[in-house]
Amino acid sequence: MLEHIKKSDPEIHDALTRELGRQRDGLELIASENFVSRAVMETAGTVPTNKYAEGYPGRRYYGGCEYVDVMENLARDRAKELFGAKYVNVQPHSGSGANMAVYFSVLDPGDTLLGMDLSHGGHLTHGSPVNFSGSLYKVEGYQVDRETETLNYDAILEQARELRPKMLVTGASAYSRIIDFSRLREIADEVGAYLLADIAHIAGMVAVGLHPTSIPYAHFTTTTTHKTLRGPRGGMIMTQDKDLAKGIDKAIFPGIQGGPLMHIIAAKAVCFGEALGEDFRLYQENVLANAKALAAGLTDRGLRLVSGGTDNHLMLVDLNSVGVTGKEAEERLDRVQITVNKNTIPFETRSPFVTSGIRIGTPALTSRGMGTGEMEEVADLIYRTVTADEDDTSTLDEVRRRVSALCGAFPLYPDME
Ligand code: DSN
Repeated sequence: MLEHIKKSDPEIHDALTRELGRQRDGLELIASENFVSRAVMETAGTVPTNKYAEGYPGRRYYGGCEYVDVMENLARDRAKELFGAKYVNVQPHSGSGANMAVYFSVLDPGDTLLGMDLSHGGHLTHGSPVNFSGSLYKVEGYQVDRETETLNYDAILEQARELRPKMLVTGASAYSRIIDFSRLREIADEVGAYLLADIAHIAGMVAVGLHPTSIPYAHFTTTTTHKTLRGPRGGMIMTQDKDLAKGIDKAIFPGIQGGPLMHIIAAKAVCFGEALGEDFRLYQENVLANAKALAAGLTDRGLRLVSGGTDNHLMLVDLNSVGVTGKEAEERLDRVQITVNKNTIPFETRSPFVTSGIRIGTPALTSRGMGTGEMEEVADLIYRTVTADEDDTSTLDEVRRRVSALCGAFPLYPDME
């Protein structure tokens, strides 16, 4: 499949081949990653990469847009059907860009924004001081409850009453429980704020009704398309309000983007088409069942999970329970080809470069076809690796063998070279 690259650029060909090998031969447990279908991947490498199409279908600033218009219209229509949304913009290059466009459409610099603290599971673009959201706006973060490690909506309401934010942001990159969007809309209404729901992590479950939807409650819903949705890397914005939709369209183009990535928009359309099919619901059910099984397997072995478990595709392991840091665990797991990311846990005492936790998710292994039986094995492999002594090479060798056996039994892109 890569014969042209092989001829013209052997160095990139070599790196691509090795990356395919890494993805095939390891257990991918990064909660925000997934494996796209061959159809999505093929579409992402097609001729619209050559095309400029600034503007929107039927209103472009370039000629020759008749076929890319078909692609963008299909992406928009399928996204609307999938999420029950009235207005959709499929042009954001990323989730960060989608959030930026929402803010630019209704906020002025210096306006007040209340979002979930990054160290409690939020996202950089929800008001982190090191992100544009934290430098352009006056931000405050809400946190999870110290006892339950879950969202405390009464506390968020109290904080919102004090701060009177113009934008309340919900959604998370490391929160394993159901989010009550309807309650958050009540809070937003009480203080006169817009509600933005960033459903990037849970979009696949929201699409099939396995997580409550944000669409009727949030003024704006943003998502990435490459996590549980299993599409190409990119972003998307949805709303039920015509005027807000106009503002979003302007904020994306000409506000913060020029030409849309039409090959990626075509791949988004393919992804949404797949997500509208019967198999996608079953896939999301399996992601959830696998997360429950993996969480039980880790807990049974004595690892503590933040909030005690999971309702979605991910879990946060508090490694204080076994005296290892997140950095050590991530490095050790890398050595046996199990990929996770170190992650802060609520009320973290270590730096973000060290952390006390790791974040684990099941979307990618579920895409390979693994089920709850395999999750029991994965839990054992993780436990044995993070609790092994540094110089215990025999345990790590045994784990490597078992990882290899599991990957061999669930081949990834078997006919790809
Ligand atoms: N960086 C993503 C994640 O890993 O969750 C969020 O955008």
